[in-house]
Amino acid sequence: MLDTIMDDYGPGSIQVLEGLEAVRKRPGMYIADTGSRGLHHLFYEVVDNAVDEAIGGFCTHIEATVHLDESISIQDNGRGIPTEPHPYNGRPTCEVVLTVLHAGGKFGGGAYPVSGGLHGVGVSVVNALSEWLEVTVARDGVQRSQRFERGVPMTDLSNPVPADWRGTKIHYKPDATVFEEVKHSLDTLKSRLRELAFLNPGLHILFDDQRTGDKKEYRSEGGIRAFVEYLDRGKTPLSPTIVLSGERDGVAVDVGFQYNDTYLERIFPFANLIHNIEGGTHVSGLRTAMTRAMNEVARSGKLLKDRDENLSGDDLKEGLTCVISVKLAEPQFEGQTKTKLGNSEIKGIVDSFVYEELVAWFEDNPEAIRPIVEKALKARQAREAAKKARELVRKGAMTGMSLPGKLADCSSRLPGETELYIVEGDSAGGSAKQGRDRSFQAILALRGKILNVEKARLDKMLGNNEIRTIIQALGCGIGNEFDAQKLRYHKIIIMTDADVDGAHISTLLLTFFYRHMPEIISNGYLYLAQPPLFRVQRGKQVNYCYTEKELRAYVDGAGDAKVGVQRYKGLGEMNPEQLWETTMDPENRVLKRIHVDDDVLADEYFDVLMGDKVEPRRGFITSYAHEVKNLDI
Ligand code: 28F
Repeated sequence: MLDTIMDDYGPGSIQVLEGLEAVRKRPGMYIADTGSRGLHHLFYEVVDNAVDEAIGGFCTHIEATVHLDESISIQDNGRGIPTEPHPYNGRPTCEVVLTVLHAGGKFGGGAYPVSGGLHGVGVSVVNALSEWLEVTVARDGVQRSQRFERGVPMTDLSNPVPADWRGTKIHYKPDATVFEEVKHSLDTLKSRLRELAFLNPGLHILFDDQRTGDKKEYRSEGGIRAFVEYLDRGKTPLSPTIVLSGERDGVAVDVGFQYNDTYLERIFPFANLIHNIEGGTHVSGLRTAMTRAMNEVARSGKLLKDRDENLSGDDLKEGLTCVISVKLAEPQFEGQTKTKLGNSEIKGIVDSFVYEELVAWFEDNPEAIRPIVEKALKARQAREAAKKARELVRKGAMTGMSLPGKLADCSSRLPGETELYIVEGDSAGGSAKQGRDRSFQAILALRGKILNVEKARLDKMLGNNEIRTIIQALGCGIGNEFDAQKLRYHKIIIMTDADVDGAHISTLLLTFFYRHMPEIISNGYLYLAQPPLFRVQRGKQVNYCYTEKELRAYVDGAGDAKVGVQRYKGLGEMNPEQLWETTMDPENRVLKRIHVDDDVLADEYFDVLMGDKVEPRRGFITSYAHEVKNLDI
């Protein structure tokens, strides 16, 4: 990331200068990881540089292409990276930018509206971690290009040839010897581009995935308002979309929110266009301000009587969809993923700005407060009911009757080494109980229907036997009382039939964990078991195939020999030994760890999966079952 757009650059601008060997030696210091997240990081970095050029007002169009070989090209119509010899070493500036760590520089002063921070590792990091990278710069009617391999220049910057365009193009191929995963996720790329289009009204972003033929154009004139309305599409709004935009103490603040008729709160925070999945000080300021403003407006409108208690932040959460974007000079990012905004001054700035603007907004729109307060009051009632229900669950947990009858516990009590299999159906549960290693594997067989928690409040949810049983078995409480420290197992493995119904049940369970125990997912404790689809036999030799493709390969490989194929319709058809051998034995089994990289995306998946439209859901779940590892959920 080039932290600041400068009209003028010169000696002294570049502060920290290092070679790229360090990046290749320890990539994890510069990008999230060398898995799928890190891979997408490269893309964000290059796109963000183009967006910087757009924020500076120098560029209007960005094109991103995924090529068949998983290389990526990104082009803008900005000023083009300068090519003059750079004072640092007399090499062309664009070569310096691509080969010297942090050559983007951090320049104090100047205006705030710059991206930076997390993605701001510099395009040289992308270069270092690419098998090859080609840069083409077009300025003043001529273009020049240069090629690098693993960060090392393979050519000099070419001689100028006439060009009928202006800007910068970077084409790179992530280095497969660095990344465990070099396949780009279409959805992750699209979701970032869409987000950038909403956050930069007017910017044209073209996307072309040559692997799938997918072509998209992202462009929004509506900005943050359109973003909120996009997030709430298909939902019933309870309030107009409220947008508050302005600047305070050198910080640009844009907030958009709306209430809908669901029970979920969704806040999408950004600082300098970086998505802060862990929130931060802007979110704290926002919450305080909204609660204070809404209470004040509700009281002066007599929707809250003198004897009524104030609405709490929790009461006001239900059904809220909100985007907040701040731009500040020197963002600090903290937390596990380095995406949590840490600047302490931002809390007060956002708080006072949002409070004042919101109170003023309601003065012009006095009717808008009523449905919000009514909803919050209902939420409060439900929360009180949920508290009672939760206490019942907890009392159960304290009377020694705590562990549900359906749980076949393991003997170890060390969460770090124990596993809980959540299994659908009694017969599969029976096989799992017999087949397991009881020293560290516990089995919970679910029988009844699992509630769709996407649509239910906590109180109703706790009325569901299966959900209660799961909470009791996990031992970590729920809602405000959730305590990950008390979790009794550090591997929670969902094991269902490999068919549509099984996929549906695992999706319901995933939704439950995602919505109500997200820490379990962020800690990496949640897994999907992968039972085989087929048992194949040639002579006396038995094998298992986990996909149709594997089966085909096996049958093709068998030549003329006769192959017996048994298709498993459900876990229940496997005897305990088979279930152990194929799905539960840590030596042989395949587990898919569930992780959430992107909340907008995850939210969309759960929307599709759990929404009201049954038909698209069915189709989606089937493919979902096979592709969960690629979905980044
Ligand atoms: C495909 C991704 O990276 N676009 C970029 C520019 C424009 C300038 C610039 C970039 C100079 C000294 C850093 C041009 N003219 N798209 C991109 N467009 N970088 S990256 O300058 C880099 C600085 O150190 C640019 C005048 N000033 C800046």
